[in-house]
Amino acid sequence: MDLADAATLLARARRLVVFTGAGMSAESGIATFRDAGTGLWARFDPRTLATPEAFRADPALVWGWYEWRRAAVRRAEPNPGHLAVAAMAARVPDTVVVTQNVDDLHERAGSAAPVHLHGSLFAPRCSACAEPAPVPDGAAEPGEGRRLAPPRCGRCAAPVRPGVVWFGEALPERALEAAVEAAYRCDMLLTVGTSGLVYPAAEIPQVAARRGGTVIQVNPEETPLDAVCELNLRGPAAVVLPALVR
Ligand code: BJW
Ligand code: ZN
Repeated sequence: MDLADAATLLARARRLVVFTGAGMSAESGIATFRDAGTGLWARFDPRTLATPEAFRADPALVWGWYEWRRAAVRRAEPNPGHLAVAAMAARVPDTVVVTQNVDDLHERAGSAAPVHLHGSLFAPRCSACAEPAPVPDGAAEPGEGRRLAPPRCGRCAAPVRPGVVWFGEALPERALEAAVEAAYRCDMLLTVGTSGLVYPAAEIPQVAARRGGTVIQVNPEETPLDAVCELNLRGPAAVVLPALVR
């Protein structure tokens, strides 16, 4: 019944935000971070891979890990959930997709310009002068856990780093501003496949709720965001989202 109610509410939305996390891409075969057993943080220590200190200590370990993940994303395809999000934007012209994901599956499903709060696997840059660097062609695809020396910056020769946001780093200012602004003025926000544990991103649905927007969650599990949600649709994104735009 919740599903029918959610579809009705969505059909009335005028200013929509779709806020996504790793669960959005789970059915494309991309691992989440915190799911028990299968999540990346169950298998890898974020302190040695997803902090600026980790990159300084062992750039090849970090670069190799991100190149391994980028190769997996390249092989993956958008799932029916990503396609449903693009279909929502076709129905509600004022739709902003805000994603914490570093993959490009929203873009490949037809969402024009998702706001990437945590950067992208496809935007490497210099670790010293921030000059954008070419995306590697993928010829040197490292295996899981294998080191790969990062390329050097064409301007200053410092190591190139992944264009993602690590723990302790500020989010890209313009992306965060765009996300907060969209949440502030939306009348509906769909939060999809995020544990809602990582800040400041987890504020986005809370901003929408505080401003009187209707917040609907799509997630097989309970999350701390349940409290601000009008409806909690407990199921996988690739099943629930297409049902909302049928
Ligand atoms: C399905 C599904 C299916 C499964 N369908 N659903 C306040 C309190 C405490 C700590 C902090 C705080 N404020 C800041 C902090 C510190 C920190 C933080 O939040 N820590 C917490 C973890 C405690 N935050 C930061 O450090 C941030 N920076 C910052 O605050 O800077 C301050 C500053 C200001 C000015 C100058 C300098 C500094 C940065 C955070 C960056 C996060 N980076 C990562 C890695 C990105 C690169 C990479 O990909 O490696 O981002 S961590 C990781 O978590 C990644 C994700 O985007 C992010 C969120 O994860 P997400 O997407 O929610 O995934 P999961 O796995 O957690 O959840 C998946 C969900 O899907 C689950 O709920 C499943 O049930 C569900 N699911 N299958 C639908 N089929
Ligand atoms: Zn440089």
